[in-house]
Amino acid sequence: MTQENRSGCVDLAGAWTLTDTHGDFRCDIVLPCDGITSLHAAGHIPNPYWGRNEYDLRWIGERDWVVTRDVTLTETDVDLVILGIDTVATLRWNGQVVLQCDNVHRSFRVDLSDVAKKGENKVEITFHSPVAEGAKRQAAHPFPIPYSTDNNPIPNGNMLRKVQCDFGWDWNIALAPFGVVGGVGLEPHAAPRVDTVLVQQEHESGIATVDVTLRAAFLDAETATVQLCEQTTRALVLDGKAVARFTIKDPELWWPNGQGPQTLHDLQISVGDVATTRRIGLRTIELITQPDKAGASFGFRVNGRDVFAKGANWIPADALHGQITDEKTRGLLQSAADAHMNMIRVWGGGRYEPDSFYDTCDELGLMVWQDYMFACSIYPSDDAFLENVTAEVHENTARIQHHASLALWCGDNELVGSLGWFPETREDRDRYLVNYDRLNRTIEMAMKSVDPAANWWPSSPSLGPMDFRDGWHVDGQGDMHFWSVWHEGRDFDHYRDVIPRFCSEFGFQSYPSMSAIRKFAAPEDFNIAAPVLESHQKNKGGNARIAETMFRYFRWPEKFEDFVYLSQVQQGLAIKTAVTHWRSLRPQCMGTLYWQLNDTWPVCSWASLDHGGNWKLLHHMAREFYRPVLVTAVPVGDTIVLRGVNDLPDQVSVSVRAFALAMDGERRDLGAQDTQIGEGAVEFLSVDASDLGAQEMLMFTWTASDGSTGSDIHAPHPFKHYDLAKPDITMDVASADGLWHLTVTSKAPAYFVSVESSTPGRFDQNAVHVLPDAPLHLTFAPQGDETPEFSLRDLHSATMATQG
Ligand code: BMA
Repeated sequence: MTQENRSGCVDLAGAWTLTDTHGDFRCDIVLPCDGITSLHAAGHIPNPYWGRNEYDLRWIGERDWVVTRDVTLTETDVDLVILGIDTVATLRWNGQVVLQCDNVHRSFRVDLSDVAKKGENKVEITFHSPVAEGAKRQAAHPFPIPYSTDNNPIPNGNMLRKVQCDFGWDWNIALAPFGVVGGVGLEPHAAPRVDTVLVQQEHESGIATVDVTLRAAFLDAETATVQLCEQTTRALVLDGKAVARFTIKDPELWWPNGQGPQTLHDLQISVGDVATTRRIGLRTIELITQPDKAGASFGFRVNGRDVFAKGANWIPADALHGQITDEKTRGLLQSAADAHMNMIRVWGGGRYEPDSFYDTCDELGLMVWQDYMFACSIYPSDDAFLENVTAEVHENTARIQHHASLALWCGDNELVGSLGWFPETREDRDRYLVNYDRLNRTIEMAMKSVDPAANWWPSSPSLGPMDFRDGWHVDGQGDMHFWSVWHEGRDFDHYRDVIPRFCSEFGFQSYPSMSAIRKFAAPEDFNIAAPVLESHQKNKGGNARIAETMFRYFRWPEKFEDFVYLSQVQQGLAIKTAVTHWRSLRPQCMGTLYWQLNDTWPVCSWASLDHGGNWKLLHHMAREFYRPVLVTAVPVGDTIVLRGVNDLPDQVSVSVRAFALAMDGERRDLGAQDTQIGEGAVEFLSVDASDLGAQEMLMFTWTASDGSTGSDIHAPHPFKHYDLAKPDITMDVASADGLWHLTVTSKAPAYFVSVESSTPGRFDQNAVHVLPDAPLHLTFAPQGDETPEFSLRDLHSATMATQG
């Protein structure tokens, strides 16, 4: 299970039997797994993600389910250890109740010595319907605890410590699954073990002081040996606790992606016969919130260096836990790092991720903003609920805190805002604010009791401790969730009307790629208003918002595939507008985490990666707009200003040239400038908007002293304004060294040229502008052996082709 050198352990992962209490179903379930995945694998139910099957499967969450197996024992003095159980469950050993639990975010250890017997034993876990349990607890609560009806078609999920998006979300299927979601096994009772290892570090004048505190059970008066960086320290375990200190001169530091190496060190602990290891990084991460003229700063300082946080929000890797593998999760995180991200926010409506997730973040240099698991609803604050939460916070804080990547603990997602969302809370804000603060304070105190030095932020968004104002529209301090462009239907330019100190959420939806759509819809449903397509859009009015935005910026695409493509282009443009502008405001803004990195199933959403990990066009565009050295165009009044930013540790010198680009590809020089860029954004030249003809766009290119080069195009008018010339694109395809090499040439400027493959794999770039004198060279790394067919789209082919 979690520790090495354990003798007498029995792993209970593997085949169990799954039945429902109505007696209608019986099949195998290979734990750890969720029941819905197992029912589908056994052929009892259709694929939940296909078509509108979701609605025919909601009954699953309304039933009680049971998993059983027999266990043959030679020893009876044993503990049952379960690392995750979803969620309200009763566990019986040989018919006797040994555990009743109701928190998926905790692990449980049960002494079985009174009930276990030598030979055959029967173990049985009953999963009580979360729908029924939620309703029961809501009815029993002395006053209403409202939940987000917009997000949750299955009610009362907020009454349970279950993954909140299991009850549906504005991007998730609503199935309220059940199951065992962590390891399960037996360990000898009272066997010595190390329970927690806490790491604190301080750095001063090139010396790192690392304090290691371990808590052990059944190991008193033993000597603990702790090794780090070739140093060995011994400490006595007293009252179950031992403390070891290391002083490391000139430590090899851990850095976020793009800032330096991700050096990690093994912290090896042995006490008696017990050994355990944690991999740590030597670094400091400070949250800097200092009052200033605009309000107060919000940013991360790593090893003394201010680092602009570039990243996205993480939701669970799949709606069904049994579909998640470490390998798939790693692929998603790798894609984040490949797009120059250095921070991931683990959003509060999902789960505390497994150790392997944080290991991967350590390795890839992805700092983790970790929410506690509360989102968008009101929660109870009675003693039993808070006791459960306290145990959850203790356990997860202690499990995760040593990771190099862990940057921040945040109390919740949008609970302050939710105080204004419900009639009950609006009518009696006093009651619900106190109710909220009891929960929030409990989380804070529980966290600090484990890790007093950790960075804490009360909520996201938040304007700061004890400030309960609107973090969606106030931009001078705190972290901001800026949703006006999507949820309020404002135009993309509105991103430029705010100066967030740190924008931890903002997003724009698109359709998933055709390869993902084919996972849930047949060709006869390829229509944006088809019920199957609408059922894979969970945000009320989402499809209309996509269509209305397209109408605002583009000529109308006639074919479904072109609509899907264009929805991804406009999603990319929206997020690019926000990120490039906010990066250009550094240091007033010190972070952008767009909503959202990944999808839990194939669905229309704000994600930049399709379910399964394929890169949507936004992700390709993110790889560009998150580049360390970037030049961007920002309209300011009647001018267009070119601004440069540099995230590298050292200053760079950058040369920029600007042109007016005509529809036929002709370029007119508009000037050039060389500038040094250090930590703050700088302004290069600015161009009068009137210097551009009605059918000209601004093009700019740059070269930087770090060896990077780039170019981009700024269209001062919506793209629908331009009479794009027919580019007559040709594409040559060749294969060599396991890669496909594509050369795309065009006779006139071709915008957002994108290639799709009929088989899975990854393009090195996509959504690129191609000019007549600069053919585009793309590579495609296939995932399998099948020969791909490539199809190509650009703005002209998608919106103007019928005009010849
Ligand atoms: C944010 C998130 C989620 C939601 C998203 C899109 O505020 O916190 O609740 O999915 O908005 O609406």
